[in-house]
Amino acid sequence: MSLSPTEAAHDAERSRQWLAGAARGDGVDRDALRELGTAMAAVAAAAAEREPVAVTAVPVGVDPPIAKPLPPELLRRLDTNAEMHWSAMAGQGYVVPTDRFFVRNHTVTPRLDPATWRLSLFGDGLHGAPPRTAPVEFSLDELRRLPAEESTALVECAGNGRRFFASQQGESAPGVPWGLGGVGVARWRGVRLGAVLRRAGLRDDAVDVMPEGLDPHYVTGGIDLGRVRRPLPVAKALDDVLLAYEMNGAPLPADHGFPVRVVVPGWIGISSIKWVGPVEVSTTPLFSPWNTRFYRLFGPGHPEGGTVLGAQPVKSAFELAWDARVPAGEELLLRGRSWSGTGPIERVEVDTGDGWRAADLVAADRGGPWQRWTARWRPPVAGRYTLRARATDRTGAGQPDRAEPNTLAYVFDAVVAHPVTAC
Ligand SMILES: Nc1nc2c(c(=O)[nH]1)N[C@H]1C(S)=C(S)[C@@H](COP(=O)(O)O)O[C@H]1N2
Ligand SMILES: [Mo]
Repeated sequence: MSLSPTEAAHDAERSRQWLAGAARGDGVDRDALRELGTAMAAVAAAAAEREPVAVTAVPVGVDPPIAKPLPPELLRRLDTNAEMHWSAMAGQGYVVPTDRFFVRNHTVTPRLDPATWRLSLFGDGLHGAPPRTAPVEFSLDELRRLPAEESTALVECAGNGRRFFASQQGESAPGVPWGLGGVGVARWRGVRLGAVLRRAGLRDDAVDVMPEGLDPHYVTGGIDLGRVRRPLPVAKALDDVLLAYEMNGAPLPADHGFPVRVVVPGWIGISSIKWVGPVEVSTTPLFSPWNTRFYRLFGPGHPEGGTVLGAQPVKSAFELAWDARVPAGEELLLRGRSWSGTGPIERVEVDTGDGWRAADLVAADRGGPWQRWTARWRPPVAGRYTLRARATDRTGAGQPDRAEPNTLAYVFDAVVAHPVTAC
């Protein structure tokens, strides 16, 4: 249990093991994964030829992929996913109301029965539980009887901002074409994963924990990759990871993981497994396609096996519609938020067309998972304007003018040029 809880440190070791073929496989045939890599490269090449399209076909007579309503003023549907419109945060408080919280589904939201649902821990990392034979189970009521904790945490999809690789930089951007709305902060309440692991008989020599979702298997490129799952080092699992059964003071909604989801503060969204059921606890390193094939940086400047996405980079968004209309000649209070996976936001600057100037930070947010800010602006005359915001976090990480491209189009951190019209 000497592993560092930072994802980059964990991955450096796991990458070596994976590439050396020394570690246990990830449940998927390696040749199949190699073929998948080729297929994904083809998708990337095809995407370079055209604008990303949102597929919206839903088979008739089948539950829609997302259970909650998707009012167009709050959410934009992207196939099985939905992104929040930043204009829907104007006038809101610190957290994102559940009705507009983004949804990222690899397949569809499963409708699970809380009466029969069980959290099921298994693996050689538990005392007296040989792999897959004697799981240690918890019902929802049993979890609710354990000491509860609350955490205000940010969940962001690693592909958030992806569409700007294409629209601002003219680069290939395969995958869900998120604008900046694949992010949200909520108040999560539940039980610490660490407390549950200890009750289940965690061994001192356990190294990895892998929660799996009960949504349908993820099939891509004709290959069944099994349940959505992603390993965590035990050190992170014992640190601040929550098994959440409430979101913003209400039972977790179907789309966000009902009855129970994992919340991994500071790590990319895919770590926060929804609809968790099985949890493998292992004394040997665990792998899944979600840390070997996806959520890695591939392309020029990256090693053959790619580089894991560690924390999310710095981003900033205006709480304004894209192409918003604002009154010319009147003073406006521009509002927005900035966030970073590597540390709290220290400074935000805004450019309305005549150079960068400091924005005012909302004092109450200092040190939290995201930072609200405001800036006054009087559009001098009617016409088109471009608004820009950029932030710097406590580590000094900021936002460049251009994001570094990578094959799967993750980590978009560049300043976004937000068009508005004064009239
Ligand atoms: N079981 C399961 N868990 C999952 C996913 C999924 O498709 N299935 N998507 C992941 C991804 S990629 C993200 S970004 C977050 C999104 O959480 P949300 O839908 O509650 O916003 O859930 C993660 N957990
Ligand atoms: Mo994601």
